[in-house]
Amino acid sequence: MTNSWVDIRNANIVLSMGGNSAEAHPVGFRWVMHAKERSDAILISIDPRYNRTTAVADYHTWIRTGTDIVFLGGLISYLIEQDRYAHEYVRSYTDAAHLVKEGFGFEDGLFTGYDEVRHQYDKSSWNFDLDEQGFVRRDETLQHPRCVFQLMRRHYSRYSVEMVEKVCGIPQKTVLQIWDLIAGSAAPDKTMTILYALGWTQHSVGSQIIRTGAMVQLLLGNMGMPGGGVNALRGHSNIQGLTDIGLLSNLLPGYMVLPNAKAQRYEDYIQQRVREPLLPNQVSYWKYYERFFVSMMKAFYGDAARAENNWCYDWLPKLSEPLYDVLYAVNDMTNGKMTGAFCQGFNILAAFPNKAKVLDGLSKLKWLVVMDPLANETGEFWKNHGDFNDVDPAQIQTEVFRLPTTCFAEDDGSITNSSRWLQWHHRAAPPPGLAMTDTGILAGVFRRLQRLYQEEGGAFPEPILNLTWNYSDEAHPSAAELAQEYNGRALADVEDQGRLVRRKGELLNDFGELRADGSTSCGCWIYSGAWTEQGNMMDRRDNSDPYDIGVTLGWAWAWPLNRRILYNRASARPDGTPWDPARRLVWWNGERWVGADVPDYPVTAAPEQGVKPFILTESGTGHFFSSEWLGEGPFPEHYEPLESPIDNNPLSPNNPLAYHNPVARVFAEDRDSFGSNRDFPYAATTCRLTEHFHYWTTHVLLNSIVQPEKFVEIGAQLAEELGIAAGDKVRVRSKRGYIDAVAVVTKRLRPLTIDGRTVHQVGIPIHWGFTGVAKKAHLTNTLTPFVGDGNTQTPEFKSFLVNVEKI
Ligand SMILES: Nc1nc2c(c(=O)[nH]1)N[C@H]1C(S)=C(S)[C@@H](COP(=O)(O)OP(=O)(O)OC[C@H]3O[C@@H](n4cnc5c(=O)[nH]c(N)nc54)[C@H](O)[C@@H]3O)O[C@H]1N2
Ligand SMILES: Nc1nc2c(c(=O)[nH]1)N[C@H]1C(S)=C(S)[C@@H](COP(=O)(O)OP(=O)(O)OC[C@H]3O[C@@H](n4cnc5c(=O)[nH]c(N)nc54)[C@H](O)[C@@H]3O)O[C@H]1N2
Ligand SMILES: [Mo]
Repeated sequence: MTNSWVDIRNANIVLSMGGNSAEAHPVGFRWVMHAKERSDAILISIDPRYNRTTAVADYHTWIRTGTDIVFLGGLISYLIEQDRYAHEYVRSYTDAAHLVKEGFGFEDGLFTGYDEVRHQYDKSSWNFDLDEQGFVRRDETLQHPRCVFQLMRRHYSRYSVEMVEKVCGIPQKTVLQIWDLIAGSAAPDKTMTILYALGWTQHSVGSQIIRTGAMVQLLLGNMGMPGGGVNALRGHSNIQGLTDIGLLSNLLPGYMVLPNAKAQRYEDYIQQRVREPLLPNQVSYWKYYERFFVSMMKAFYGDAARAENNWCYDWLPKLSEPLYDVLYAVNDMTNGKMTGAFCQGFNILAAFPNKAKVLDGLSKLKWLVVMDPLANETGEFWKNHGDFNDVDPAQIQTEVFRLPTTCFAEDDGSITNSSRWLQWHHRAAPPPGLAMTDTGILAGVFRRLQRLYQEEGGAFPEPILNLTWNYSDEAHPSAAELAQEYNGRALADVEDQGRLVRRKGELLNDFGELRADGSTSCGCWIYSGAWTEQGNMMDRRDNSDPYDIGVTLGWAWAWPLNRRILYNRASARPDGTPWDPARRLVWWNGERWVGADVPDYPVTAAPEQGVKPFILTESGTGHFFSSEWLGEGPFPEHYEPLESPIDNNPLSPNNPLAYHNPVARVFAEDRDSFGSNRDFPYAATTCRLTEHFHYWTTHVLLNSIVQPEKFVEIGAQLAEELGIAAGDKVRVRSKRGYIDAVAVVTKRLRPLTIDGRTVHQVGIPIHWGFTGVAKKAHLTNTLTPFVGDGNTQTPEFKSFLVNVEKI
């Protein structure tokens, strides 16, 4: 989230699109209800299904799955053409005035630089036009044909209201009514928040859908504002912590990135990452990358990391294709390229797409370790569960080890929520039976590995032998010690312009104290400040809110620097006064930036200095034009899901290369695993229920009583066509397999008219499997396709094709 759960109460409009927070985030959803109660906020729900959030919404529309870019792209065009965007904000705080280099173009669904063979772009033409000093050229009038504003305007002129109706299936009148409402939040004293989750992420174009949402918010001047922002409602209680601490296969802690094969030398890596300002007087905060990186290497390797050996840079793996995300890993398993695997808190058989493929992969491993408090489907993949898991154990040679772990309530630690708050929790009960904490198990594995390297040597032992392990109980590092390690410490006295800021041995106060000379260590720079010399900041429980704006700086601790709303300098005008006096967050008092929140800005930079508010980007501006980060192009473009109910992409109907996302993750092995809309005519999507948490609450009797059995949602009209009555058993089939379930026949799903044809959608809850106490069922992911977003590799769980029959 750029903002926070509590901050939702400040919104005038809540756009719930690509998420169903009343169902999947019922506790956080109270803030939406507060917004409605406090200020008559309008809730808009846009979803393929009329869902529990829709039930309390003021406006609602059905949308075809996987088409949100068309709706949002059309909105961008509407805001520009109707002149209903936040002029001063856009001109001063965004890249709208930046000029793009000559040579950049877009034609027939593709940007310049596409390589058909490698399914990748050469991005060199997607760049800004720089002057002799290396600064970006701008046209403050926004008239230059190559300025971002005009390029964006031209790009989205194709996204007319007629096109939105044709692709998304939303009547033009409804589209215009919702756009008109949303445009109201361009006023300085009105804000809209966007709440999204998997209905946006789990598509082959997921990252680009989210970017389109961010562009809308920039145009409306809603970024940095209380009640604004782009807010990802995260899933598992600590999944925000997982990405923060760098547990994705291409990341290092604090969103630093693992080196790539082109950066074999330390100097090249640092040069790639350090960003110098693209406009005069700008901050470009990543210019401090080396401080974060060196301090992390000191946390990893202690005294072994020295300037002479480039802080052990050579010990880090260098990423090359293929990458090592989970899609690749499973694909490698099926090709017999993997010997063993650890599934820690990951029920991969149930949670990953194309169950048959995952099953094949697991069956080819020599060994599998499952670290889990429950006996889940993954640990039992080799057992025959009748039609629900029809395997012959005699044919499977994989040796499976189950290591029972504790649950969160049986250990201390911090949990980072969607608001970026790190909240400390205390152990409530001792571990049952033989269960051990995850840290204890991993420490045991590490120490045994290290001993083997010590005794037997082996290839490349240094990174294992030199890893720092200074915990008071080496067999079980405590949560407190680990937290202090990610917060960071001074390894020598730290000075700033001759003034002592931190004494050797002390915990750091924040990442401003980090140094690139080896005198500080810090496991995760954005978490620096969580546990300081003042104590455990995450354990604070003062909920006072002095400005009555939902900002409680004494409650827990938020990264970065305890800041609650990112980019909050943008909540004030260029002259430093708040856009909306009733929604004051930070402001210039004549000497410094002050206010309810921790300013996201150099606190003594006077407004006249012209430092722009998005201090992490090189030009200090929010970006409409993304020159390098995403694989598909600098402006989001609509592509059809890999399995689409229509035969071409209505935005570029004559170019087969632009039918689907041209850089989606598709493996050659899976080419034959996708179905066509002739055999599988219905668009399916998957979803959650409040009463179950994935596959684990089917181990709990009460949950299994309130939602006892697998079902699918079928629209009343489709049910009538197929002769299906409520409660009938149906079989839902995709190219990859079938599941059986009870039919819930409902008016909450409606047929849509898409490009002249009728498209029915089917909703399939993800819950239920073949372990636990609930009624056994086929896994939903028997049906889903093995294809991922081109940037994040997130599988396309939310748009695929099925057929339905009564059994
Ligand atoms: N009770 C409960 N709560 C949970 C979970 C749980 O299992 N049970 N899981 C947690 C986890 S890990 C996560 S990630 C979150 C997920 O939270 P959500 O993403 O909110 O949950 P979903 O039900 O998967 O999907 C949300 C909605 O997206 C819609 N949708 C599908 N495709 C599209 C599309 O193309 N466009 C639009 N606009 N909408 C679409 C679906 O119809 C659905 O209503 O929930 C968390 N909370
Ligand atoms: N079709 C479809 N598939 C989906 C989705 C969808 O919307 N549609 N959503 C996707 C999403 S967003 C997610 S997050 C995944 C969820 O997929 P998973 O994360 O694999 O599913 P869970 O069942 O939440 O958790 C996995 C295991 O963690 C165990 N566990 C709980 N606490 C602990 C602990 O403290 N330590 C350890 N070691 N284990 C623990 C649980 O017992 C459980 O067996 O599913 C994905 N799959
Ligand atoms: Mo999730």
